Amino acid sequence: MSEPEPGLVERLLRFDDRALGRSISAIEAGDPQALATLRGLRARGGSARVVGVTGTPGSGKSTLVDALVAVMRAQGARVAVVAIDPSSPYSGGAILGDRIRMARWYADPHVFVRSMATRGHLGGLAAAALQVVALLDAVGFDRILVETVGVGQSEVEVARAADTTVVVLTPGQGDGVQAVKAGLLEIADVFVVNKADQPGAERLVNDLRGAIGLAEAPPAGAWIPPVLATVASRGEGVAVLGGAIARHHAHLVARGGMPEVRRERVRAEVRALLTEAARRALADIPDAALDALVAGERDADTIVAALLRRAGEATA
Ligand SMILES: Nc1nc2c(ncn2[C@@H]2O[C@H](COP(=O)(O)OP(=O)(O)O)[C@@H](O)[C@H]2O)c(=O)[nH]1
Ligand SMILES: [Mg+2]
Repeated sequence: MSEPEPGLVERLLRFDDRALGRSISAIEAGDPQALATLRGLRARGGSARVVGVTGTPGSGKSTLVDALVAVMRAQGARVAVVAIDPSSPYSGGAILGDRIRMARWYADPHVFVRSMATRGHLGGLAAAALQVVALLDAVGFDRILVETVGVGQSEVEVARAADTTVVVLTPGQGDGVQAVKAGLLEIADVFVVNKADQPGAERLVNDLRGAIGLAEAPPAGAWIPPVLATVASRGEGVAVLGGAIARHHAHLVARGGMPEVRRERVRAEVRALLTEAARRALADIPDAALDALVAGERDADTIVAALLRRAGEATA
């Protein structure tokens, strides 16, 4: 087994930007030494609250995340942001105004922002993102905000794996319909109708509340997702959103305690890795194995076992 690099853990625990950045890149690349560092730190984690923010491109997720950072910093929380979005301001893909807005956090040692590539993760995007979240939790961030575009299976998976999932919609055409199609209604713990300064916002809020009310009667004590209106670009409604996120977290803790919240998160991490390993095994069934099966020389289940073993070795 690989050993963590000397001195690195101490730097990570001081929120050293470069140490964090390098470790995250290495985790993304599946580097064994970085995974060893994560393993060594893992037991320290468990106090972060992880909030996923998802929605269509341009719905205002980055603006909202930035405003949430301000709200959470005002409460003294140490905040990390992971943006899985190729056009995110953190990766330099955004317009100048966005980058200037984010720049105000560079001087704050208790805010860390990082973008992640959507492609090129051997074990899959969702698993890599959840391992990055585990690292940020372990080094001591109190809040971890994960921005993902709410399209694409792994992006939705990442959002779902957060403790609290915020789904951002806008009064623009067909946004509600798109959200239903992408399965976003099922994963939302909190709905945000952003750009509430634009026409149609009130109607979308009412439609969503109606849709939630139409769902099967929830079991007693179940969480019913609130529908909030925000104008992220002016910070309006963002403190209320922060309150809703805190209430949802309290609900989770009341239901199962923090260990259970955390177990659900690592369950998602393991499930993401397992799904990716199985997907690789499926994509790579050798003709020779099929020929052997047809010829009666091998069983289908021993072939499956061998394929899974091989996919597992590639992941390990
Ligand atoms: N009118 C209006 N514009 C907003 C609001 N929130 C964000 N925007 C703008 O919408 C655009 C996209 O925002 P961005 O946060 O990058 O969206 P993302 O792609 O979902 O991350 C930017 O020009 C923002 O300034 C809002 O509440 N009202
Ligand atoms: Mg964005």
